[in-house]
Amino acid sequence: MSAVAVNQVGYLSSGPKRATLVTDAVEPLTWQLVDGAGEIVAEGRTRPRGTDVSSGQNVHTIDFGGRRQAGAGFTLTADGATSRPFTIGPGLYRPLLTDALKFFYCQRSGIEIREDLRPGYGRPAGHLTDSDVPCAPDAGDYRLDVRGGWYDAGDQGKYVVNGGIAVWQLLHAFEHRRGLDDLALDLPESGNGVPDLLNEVRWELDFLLRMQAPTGMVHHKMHDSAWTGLPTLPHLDPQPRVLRPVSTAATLNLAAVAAQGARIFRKYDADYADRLLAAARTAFTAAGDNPIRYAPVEDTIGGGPYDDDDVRDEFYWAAAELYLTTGEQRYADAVLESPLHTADVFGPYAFDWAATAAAARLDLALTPSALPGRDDVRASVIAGADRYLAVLRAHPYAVAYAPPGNQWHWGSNSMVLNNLVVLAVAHDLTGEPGYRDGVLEGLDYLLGRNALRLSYVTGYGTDYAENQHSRWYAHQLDPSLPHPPRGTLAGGPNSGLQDEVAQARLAGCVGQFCYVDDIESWSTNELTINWNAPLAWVTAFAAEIG
Ligand code: 9MR
Repeated sequence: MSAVAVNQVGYLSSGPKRATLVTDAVEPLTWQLVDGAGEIVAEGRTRPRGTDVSSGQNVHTIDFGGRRQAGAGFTLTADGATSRPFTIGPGLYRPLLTDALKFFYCQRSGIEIREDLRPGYGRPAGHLTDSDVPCAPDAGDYRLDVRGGWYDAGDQGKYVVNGGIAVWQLLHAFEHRRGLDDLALDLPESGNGVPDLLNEVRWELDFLLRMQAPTGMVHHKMHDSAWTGLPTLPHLDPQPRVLRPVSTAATLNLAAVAAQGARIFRKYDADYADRLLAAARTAFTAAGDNPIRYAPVEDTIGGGPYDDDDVRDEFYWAAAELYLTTGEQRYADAVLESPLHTADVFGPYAFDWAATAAAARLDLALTPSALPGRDDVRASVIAGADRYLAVLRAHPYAVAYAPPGNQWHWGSNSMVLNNLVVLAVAHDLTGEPGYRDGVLEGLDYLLGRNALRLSYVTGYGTDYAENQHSRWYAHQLDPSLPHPPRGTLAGGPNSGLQDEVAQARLAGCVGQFCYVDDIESWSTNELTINWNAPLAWVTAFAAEIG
């Protein structure tokens, strides 16, 4: 069966325009672009690409980049197959950017979600008792006020390393992308004189500060004492909550994002910036005194582990943010002495919550500073981007991610996005249009130009993921509950198939096919704060161009 996979949201007038044809044919075929009125407005020949490793399909590329005229309802036809409709025009990404960011308010813990601000999503405040949570016996003998923050994902745990990378990415977008200071997100704080994106991030940063113990070390996570079933609304969660032990990784996450936050919030709230910076310094020192407190892989009762036994990258990242904020020599030394500073941090996968050295490198490349050797820092980012761009260009679905052995990771969609972030930063550094076009074409994959011909963003495209694993957005299990809000990213193909639904339905799957839009497939179809954050970052870039 032939099929044409397109970006179902559309193509920017000024951007690249490619689609992927699945066919048995090995010779070039004719394609036609048909407008909303049924007229053929362009024609051409496909480019055969052979067998695509990521899907096992025989595919061709359709390039209709010559077409710049705007319109809605275009379709592409080739080999008897017709694509889903799509738009060509400017401004396609601003709504998606806004929705990707509005997602975070609905993830908030400890506060009512107002129906007037999120129609269809109002709910009572969840986990108000997080204001007084005991340590587990192996974690200490005190209690902390750890209210607020964002729920991590489909579970209602709150994890510092994942909150940390999500906060970093949103603040990084705020600092380095345009058009975010006045973006309205319809929050309870809107209109308080602070940009809405910072209002949203502060909800999580305040929580991260509360996770710091009196010693300066930071608790790795807090969550239910046992896993709850689906659905469970946050305010109805019957499980007691518990603080798990401190970790070096969590402590360095706080050091990194509190330092970054101090730099960015100073203009709006100097007292808050002072508090953030003090917490960051304390955390960095505490981590230096406790460098090998690793969060173990076995810690999976009632919450995920976020295990990490290599924190050299977190040290590098925290040092970099402290340096960029303070300019102090001791932090510069820590950056320059880090083995990660000269290492290749743009490897065959992508950066994420566990691999954070790229966060340091990207910030050192973009944020003005007097760091010696900054040209080498920038050159390393460009070299990384060149690698991801080559992967994307060689890929018939234009994916900036080709994991070794075609073994796709948990949350692969976020890895695709984080590699696009590297391309976007290379564009910032060089102005080379090839990187910009790579980012735009890379987004096609997430919005329907993939082997499943599915948009992974709820509410975007014709066929989209909408049953992401969630205890609240559990419409699939209880029709009185909502689907996830528009702009929610699904985790995406994961060769690991860790859950039973995936095991039953996807056994033997090839790469891109290792995904199912089922609420119980938590290993392929969850939603998380650290996956929507790169979606926001990359769509902010695309919105600048549109
Ligand atoms: O995103 C995390 C992924 O990188 C890990 O491989 C996986 C197993 O440790 O855990 C994922 O994180 C989950 C977390 O543990 C609990 N909340 C939901 C997260 C996304 O599935």
